[in-house]
Amino acid sequence: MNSVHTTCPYCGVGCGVVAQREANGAVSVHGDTQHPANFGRLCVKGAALGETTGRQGRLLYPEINGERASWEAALDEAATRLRAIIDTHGPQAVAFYASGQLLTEDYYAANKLMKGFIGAANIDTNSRLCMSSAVVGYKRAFGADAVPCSYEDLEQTDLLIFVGSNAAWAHPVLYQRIAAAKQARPEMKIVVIDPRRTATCDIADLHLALAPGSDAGLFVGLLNALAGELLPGRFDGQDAALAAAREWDVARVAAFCGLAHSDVARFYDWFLSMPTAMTLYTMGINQSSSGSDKCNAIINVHLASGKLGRPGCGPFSLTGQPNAMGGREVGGLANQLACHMGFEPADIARLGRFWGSERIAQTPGLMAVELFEAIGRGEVKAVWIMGTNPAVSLPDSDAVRQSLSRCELVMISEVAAKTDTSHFAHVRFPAQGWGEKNGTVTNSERRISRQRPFLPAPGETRPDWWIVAQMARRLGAGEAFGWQHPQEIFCEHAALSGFENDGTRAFDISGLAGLTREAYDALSPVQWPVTATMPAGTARLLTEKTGWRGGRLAMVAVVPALPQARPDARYPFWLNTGRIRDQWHTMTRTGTVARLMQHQPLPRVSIHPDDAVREGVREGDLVDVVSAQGFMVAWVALSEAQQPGALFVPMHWNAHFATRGRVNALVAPVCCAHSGQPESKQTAVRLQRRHTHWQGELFCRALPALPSELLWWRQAQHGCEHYTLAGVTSPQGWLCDLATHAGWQIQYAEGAGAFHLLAWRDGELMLAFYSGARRPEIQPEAVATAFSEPPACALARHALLAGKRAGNAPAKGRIICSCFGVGENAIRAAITAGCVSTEQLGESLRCGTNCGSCVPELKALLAQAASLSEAANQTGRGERVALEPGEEILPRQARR
Ligand SMILES: Nc1nc2c(c(=O)[nH]1)N[C@H]1C(S)=C(S)[C@@H](COP(=O)(O)OP(=O)(O)OC[C@H]3O[C@@H](n4cnc5c(=O)[nH]c(N)nc54)[C@H](O)[C@@H]3O)O[C@H]1N2
Ligand SMILES: Nc1nc2c(c(=O)[nH]1)N[C@H]1C(S)=C(S)[C@@H](COP(=O)(O)OP(=O)(O)OC[C@H]3O[C@@H](n4cnc5c(=O)[nH]c(N)nc54)[C@H](O)[C@@H]3O)O[C@H]1N2
Ligand code: SF4
Ligand SMILES: [Mo]
Repeated sequence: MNSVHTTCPYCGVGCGVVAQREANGAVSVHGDTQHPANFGRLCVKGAALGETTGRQGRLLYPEINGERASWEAALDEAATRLRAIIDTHGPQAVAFYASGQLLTEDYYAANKLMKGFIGAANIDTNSRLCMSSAVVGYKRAFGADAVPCSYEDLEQTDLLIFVGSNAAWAHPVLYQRIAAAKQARPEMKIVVIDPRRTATCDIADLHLALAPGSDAGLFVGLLNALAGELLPGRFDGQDAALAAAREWDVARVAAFCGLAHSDVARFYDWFLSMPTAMTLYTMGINQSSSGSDKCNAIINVHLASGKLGRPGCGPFSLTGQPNAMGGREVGGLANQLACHMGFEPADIARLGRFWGSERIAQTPGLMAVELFEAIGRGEVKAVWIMGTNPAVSLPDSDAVRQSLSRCELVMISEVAAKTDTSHFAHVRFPAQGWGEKNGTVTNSERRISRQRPFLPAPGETRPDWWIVAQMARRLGAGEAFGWQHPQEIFCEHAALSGFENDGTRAFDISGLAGLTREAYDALSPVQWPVTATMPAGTARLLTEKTGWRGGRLAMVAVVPALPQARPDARYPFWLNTGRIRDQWHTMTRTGTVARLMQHQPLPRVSIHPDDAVREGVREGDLVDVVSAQGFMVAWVALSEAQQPGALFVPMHWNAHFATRGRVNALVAPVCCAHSGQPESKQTAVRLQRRHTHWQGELFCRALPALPSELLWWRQAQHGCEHYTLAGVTSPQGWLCDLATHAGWQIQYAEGAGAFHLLAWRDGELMLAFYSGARRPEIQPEAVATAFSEPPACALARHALLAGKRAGNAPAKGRIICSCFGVGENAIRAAITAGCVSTEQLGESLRCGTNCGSCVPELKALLAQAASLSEAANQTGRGERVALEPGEEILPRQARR
């Protein structure tokens, strides 16, 4: 079978992937060495892509009210009901909610239908939660949503600043590229600005653990420090921006941000003295009630210092989703029209001419948070959700659920059979997923790459654009949606980008408008603009002096504002939310892969050890995290990386993976006034200990009905179902009843608060259960294996009852390296045996040698061991015996 060059469907790095379907149906992937985004590297999520394909968990057929239906029936039903709502209540009563997971062609089609033919601008996207502040920032500064930089700039810069970005986990391949550049040029300085000490800090020369939400103060102060370098009148808005910054000297900044005076001064000194600098910013900046101003505070200092439009310079907003940028190009946000056009009369008229429609939306539509509020009030009566899971990812998600449950018509286009959002849908359209669908995506550096199909589409799944086009036909707009292939959509989009453009709109890919199907299929990754004058694309979008529309670059006056959320006596903690290394968003794809579940299998609330003492909670306790909005249940994890008073919870868990694991139940729907982006990074909360009498692990072939009082967490596992459970009433009763009812033989052990049970049918393991006052220390992989390879002897069965493998195979502990399944225990053992570097650990255990995402954690374990042994030496206890040169206690290659 031939291999296919395609693009990873996860983050905005946009790595090239070579995928191959083996004769047995298995899918193998590796990094595309030719792709300029990754040159062959993949992170663990990308490397596990082959494990996410297949039919399991997929939505395969259209459904009406939960019943399988034909495409004809489902489309007719949806169109008839949509038409009726539009006829009765007008086009503003319907909305689409789309996603940066869609391909550009899908996105273009959805935007065209809503804004061009239904005639309202009520199409918004999950990019509202993600990039919208960055878009406002660029537009205000450059007159266009124009990301000025390229990845290659990262390798050429003298000073690289990560602000509100945990790139080591969220943009791993890019981070590895930066780490390699730093290794090659150690004089390159790296600054991380984040209230938490994250894995990204691993390569930092300076970590500024500022107070939550205080970044604007830091950058406004930097502008003040730069003021002397600026010639008067260089930029629009310059005087006002400088005036707003005037009072912000280092002392005031240090107090505002809760930082040491010397650290702020050092950061400013580096920025002023280094010839080049880049600022990489993501959700710690964008997801803020003053996110747009924070973006401009960053851009201002690049303008003021001239660190823009040159190699190794620029304010670089990293995009999150695989096609967040594509969505911005097609106009997927409710306050834009297509191809970087706005709602100026000339733009509306131009679009009407190009699309041949007299029904172009005249005014901006509802932004994500407003949109779901309008659904809740009954003003919007129909919503079509494509490729996003708002019941999990929007703030105040309990209210979002209520809105959806009241909505007259909810339609979804999905790849997963069951999601929190699809639960509310009346009509479900099965979409083609990665490996099946065909089109383009654009990454953070404006690089357009092809996603190419290499798998047959399962069931009756269809491309997202096709579903939209079918709907358009039924709404009477068929002619404008008559495409037969995504290449036709792409060429139309490319032509529109150049239509009456004349250099007025930054986004111009008219150079690709004439692609034949063959050329489209063969398209190499290329950075826009792509025009007649720049046929091979454009690496750097702005020069030092000119922006778009005649050199108008602007500064924005920023008055640093603190978050709207404010801890108080009732809710004393700051709650921060974000990503973990191996999960993607609402887990519909990564949550099914055992390998990706091992690193952090449970929703944890990270807390500083001092706070834990004050709150009377210990590692592994269960707590309710409570805000004025709602609550969730999480496992306590002590972490020195947290600053006192601040907690962190991942955004990923939801009703399909946990009881009350959804952090957005807590987050208030407070948004930036300019961008509409919610303040997802700051919420005031309190902790409440949850009293359970036991915690346990359940392994089974199929999940039995659980008593309703139990708390459960689903973990992906090979060959069986695996649930972590916790409860109050003893589990013995229902488990024994269950087994007796099913006619299984049981074997159990109890004592000292522990209860273990195995249930068998004809020598086959049906269920294994382990509980204690705390989560029992068992070997999950050993138990899971017993479902396919039942233990052969009494000794092995005995070991299984203890939750272990027979013999002396040690428990793996927490899995650190997901690529090779290397656990914490083996790593600690190797360190004890003499490994002193990540390279040595890699040689000995292979950990960290593939994607590299776990290297920061390996370093942390090494550092921890080193500081422990140092402390032991200082107190004279536990003295380490110095090894003689040549003395070997590990496999030879591990010690040089
Ligand atoms: N593994 C993984 N990778 C992903 C994704 C995923 O789901 N999983 N999703 C992708 C998407 S869509 C996106 S948008 C990106 C997001 O990528 P990132 O923005 O890097 O990820 P987050 O974890 O959301 O948040 C980044 C950091 O912001 C910090 N932060 C919180 N509050 C503040 C603050 O007030 N100031 C500053 N300076 N920092 C603060 C947090 O502590 C956190 O470390 O990741 C992409 N990559
Ligand atoms: N508290 C908090 N909340 C946050 C964030 C945070 O940091 N903190 N981050 C925000 C950010 S930056 C983002 S981007 C959002 C992400 O939030 P969501 O967009 O809600 O998350 P996903 O899980 O990516 O949802 C994508 C859905 O589309 C489906 N899907 C995948 N591929 C396709 C396809 O090709 N076609 C179709 N039709 N469907 C497909 C998936 O199964 C899944 O259900 O969350 C936001 N919410
Ligand atoms: S860094 Fe990882 S998730 Fe992001 S595109 Fe590359 S392989 Fe995919
Ligand atoms: Mo995102």
